[in-house]
Amino acid sequence: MAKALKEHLGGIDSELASLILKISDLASTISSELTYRRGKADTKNVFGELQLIADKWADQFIIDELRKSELVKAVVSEEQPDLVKLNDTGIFNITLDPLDGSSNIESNNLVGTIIGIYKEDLPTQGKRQIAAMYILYGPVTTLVYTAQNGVHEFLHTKEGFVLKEENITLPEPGKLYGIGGLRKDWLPSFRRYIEELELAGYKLRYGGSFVGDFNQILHYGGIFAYPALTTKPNGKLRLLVESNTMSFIVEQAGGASTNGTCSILEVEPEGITQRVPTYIGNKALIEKLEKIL
Ligand code: AHM
Ligand code: MG
Repeated sequence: MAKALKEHLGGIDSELASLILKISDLASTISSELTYRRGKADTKNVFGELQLIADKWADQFIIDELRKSELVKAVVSEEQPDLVKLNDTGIFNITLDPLDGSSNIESNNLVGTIIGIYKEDLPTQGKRQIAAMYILYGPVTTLVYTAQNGVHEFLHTKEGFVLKEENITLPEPGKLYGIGGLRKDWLPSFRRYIEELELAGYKLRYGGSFVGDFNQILHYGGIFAYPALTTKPNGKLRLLVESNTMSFIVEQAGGASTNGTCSILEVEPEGITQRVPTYIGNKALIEKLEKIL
């Protein structure tokens, strides 16, 4: 019998372990509820994006349950305009994208939940995270976490989450690339860089879900980007709730992240809604890209 998540968490701080376990329980519920929470909500989030019933439900569900857990002080969520205060006595601060890639729901493509865990008050730099995790609702539901103890992946089963792979590192040299935004809007230097990767045999795989697109880079190596665009110099992805969490995980897995000039984890946030050009993947690919940009 594969090791249960609870057992795996035995080696880390017990309150952090309780929080990760609590989030894994919520993910089990979200995974089964996605079948029923369908359709548009007719409201917009602070980024001006139309929300779906599933976005709003998952957001409220996670926030309510974290409040009940009494472990969490405050949450920054993609679906909330301001920091949400939960418990003054809470230990952790959380960044949350409750349902990332939710435009994939209609076509039954991948979606996920992204969570960054901090002790410091938010907003702060991504390198201040103490743990980071995501859940991928795919053909099977998986959970990936790091508590600065390597990157580990778990499979959702009837018995809960059980270990699939421990201490994951990005395969070298990597096989894939997945890039968001219209190619005509990429910066010329970035376009040339991708053309070179194509000539070197890297294959395009892009699904429009950061969690899904990043998860394949974690397993096959390569590069994911939602780059600076001529039309949107900061790209699309949100520094706090999306890019910092994945950057923390990729760096723990031996890879690297950059906003074009430095690690995304070094970026000093100016607010909770800031966007950041996001490039993450194998270290050698990111170093080469930084020189070109
Ligand atoms: P969301 O959290 O509102 O779904 O937005 C983020 C998503 C990411 O998952 C993905 O990388 C990107 O938006 C896809 O954007 P595009 O549709 O422009 O390819
Ligand atoms: Mg998102």
